[in-house]
Amino acid sequence: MKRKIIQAYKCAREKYQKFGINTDLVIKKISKMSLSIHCWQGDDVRGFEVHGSELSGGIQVTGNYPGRARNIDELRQDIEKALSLIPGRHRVNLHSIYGDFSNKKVDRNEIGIEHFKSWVDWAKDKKIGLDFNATLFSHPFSIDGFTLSSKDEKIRKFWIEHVQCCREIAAYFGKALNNPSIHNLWIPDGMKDVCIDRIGYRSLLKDSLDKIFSKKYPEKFLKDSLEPKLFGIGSESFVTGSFEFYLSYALKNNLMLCLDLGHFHPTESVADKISSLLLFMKGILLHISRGVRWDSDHIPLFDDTLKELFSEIVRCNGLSKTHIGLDYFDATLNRVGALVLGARSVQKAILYALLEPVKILKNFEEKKDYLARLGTYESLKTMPFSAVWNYFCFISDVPSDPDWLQEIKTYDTKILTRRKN
Ligand code: RNT
Ligand code: ZN
Repeated sequence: MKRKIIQAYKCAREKYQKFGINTDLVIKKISKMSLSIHCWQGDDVRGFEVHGSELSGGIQVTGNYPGRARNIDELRQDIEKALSLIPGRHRVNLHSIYGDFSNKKVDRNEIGIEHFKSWVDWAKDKKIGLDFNATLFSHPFSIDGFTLSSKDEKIRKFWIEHVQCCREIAAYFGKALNNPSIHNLWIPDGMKDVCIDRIGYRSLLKDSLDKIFSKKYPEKFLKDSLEPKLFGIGSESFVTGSFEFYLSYALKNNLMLCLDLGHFHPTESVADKISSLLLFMKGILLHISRGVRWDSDHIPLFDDTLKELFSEIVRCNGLSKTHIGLDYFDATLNRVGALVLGARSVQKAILYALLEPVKILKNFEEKKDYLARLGTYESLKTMPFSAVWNYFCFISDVPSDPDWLQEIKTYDTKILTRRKN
């Protein structure tokens, strides 16, 4: 097996060399890139609050596959298993509802670094970075559809305080782990039907953000990003935090924008946004998801959307300014396998992009030889990409496709099916 993988890789290396691509360097590069693996695929976005509420905010998890993580230890165990099957070293992305609350009721505006110390200890032990998200859904104060843009001052203040706590926690992650933590903010605010006072809600959101971001943290500890959305279930007609709103706010305040692949019109190309954003912003966060007809949060696959997205990033030389997070939740299948499958699909798209002979293609374009540009672009699809991918898995000490499935199956039988949810 080992000999076959190496042999196939050597052939592939030669073929890519003809296009001026050094596959050894490409593998070195991708080995150093980390994804931010989202913890919430492990338990269907439930979290560990003592008085946890039903999932709300217009996002939905469907399915009831057995074995979801029921507590912090199980979730960590599952994440560790997933990490062992994904090549490279990665980060973990937490939501505020995943704190270590030791069976005490702690409301969202009361959370602090003490509730996340055990995550930091765990991350230190695993030598990984942590990212963070405020949770402005699944709570009685988000039931009427508004949080940071609520016209009820008590509710708005509560959520401002929550996000303030969360940035503090993220900065603590960054400092304790000596690795900047990204705090991403998504809010569910919006309306099902015709909204008259759009500017009223948006000016409230602007005011809330001004209050939140008035506190500055060193960049080496904390990086902030804002996540827009086109619509959600129950917010079909109006979303306060729209693309234009957050783009403007982020540019004016030197923050990052988060592009979730499910948050745009289905025919809109997220790949096309990259070059514009990179010219003006200091960084981008990606939420890799796969929308099927709507923001359905399916597991990402190595499909054209992902290929185009990462090819654009590589063509723009934008990898160093791009942070890659996963964001999907599927409860119809093994959740640990879902993490592995999604992460590996993203890595394939990155690898595919790094293997593109950008210089050659650009040259054809500049000479207006459009047939050569298109023909070469097309011929790349039948290059021995899989040999490079398998070799990358091999030297990273993780199984290649589809061998990791067997490991998940064993984990399912030995660990997950024993959990009675
Ligand atoms: C919702 C956003 C948001 C959430 C997570 C749980 O549409 O994509 O990022 O999915 O924060
Ligand atoms: Zn998202």
